[in-house]
Parts: sequence; C-alpha cells; structure tokens
Amino acid sequence: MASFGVNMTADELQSLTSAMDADGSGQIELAEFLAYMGDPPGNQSVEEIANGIFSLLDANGDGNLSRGELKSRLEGLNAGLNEADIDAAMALFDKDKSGSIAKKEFLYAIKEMKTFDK
Ligand SMILES: [Ca+2]
Ligand SMILES: [Ca+2]
Repeated sequence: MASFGVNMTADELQSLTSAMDADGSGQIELAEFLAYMGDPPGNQSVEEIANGIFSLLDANGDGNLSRGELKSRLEGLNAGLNEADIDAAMALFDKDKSGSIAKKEFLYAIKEMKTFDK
C-alpha cells in the first residue's frame, strides 16, 4: 500500500475512503472511521496507519489537528459527519482539552481504542 502523506493522490484518497466505508454508503461515519482505525487492514501497524491518517488530516503540518482542520479534512473525505460527530471526535482525541489534537494524543487514543477493542 502506498504511503499516506500530505501529498496523497486522489487515487490513494479514494482507496482509503472506500476502505473505511464499511457499509458502502459512500460516506464515512464516525463509527466506521473508528472501526477502521481500531483494526487496520493488511500488515500495517496501528501506529503506521494512525501516523498516516494524522498527516492526512493535519492540513498545515504543524503536528496539531485543530477542530477546523478535522472538519474540513473529513468533509474532503466525504465523511458523513455532522457537528455533533466532530465534537465527539474532539472529545475522544483531545485528552487535555486544549482545543486541538496533538499527534501524541491521536496515537494514544487510537492505541487505547485498539486495547479495548480486542
Ligand atoms: Ca494542524
Ligand atoms: Ca489537545
């Protein structure tokens, strides 16, 4: 699988989107996103996937995901998320309530999820 990153191509984005869209609705629900993150396909580690997703979401590459970045990126992925879903995602990942998600917080939350999932 090609690596994710800020220079992700439209094709890569498309394949990621369909990989996450478990029910094939054409939209990624928060639950699908989380399920994907909790159980990534193939032989990639959760950390690799989480790092890739984080870089993808972090539009300005400063290592922090603001609510605005999360929202605009997820909208770009055609994720069927409403404001409440974004709030839920922020609440889930932003452990220190700083208003943005640091990469560390993101990885921690994903790992924590994985632990509870299995
Ligand atoms: Ca950022
Ligand atoms: Ca934070």
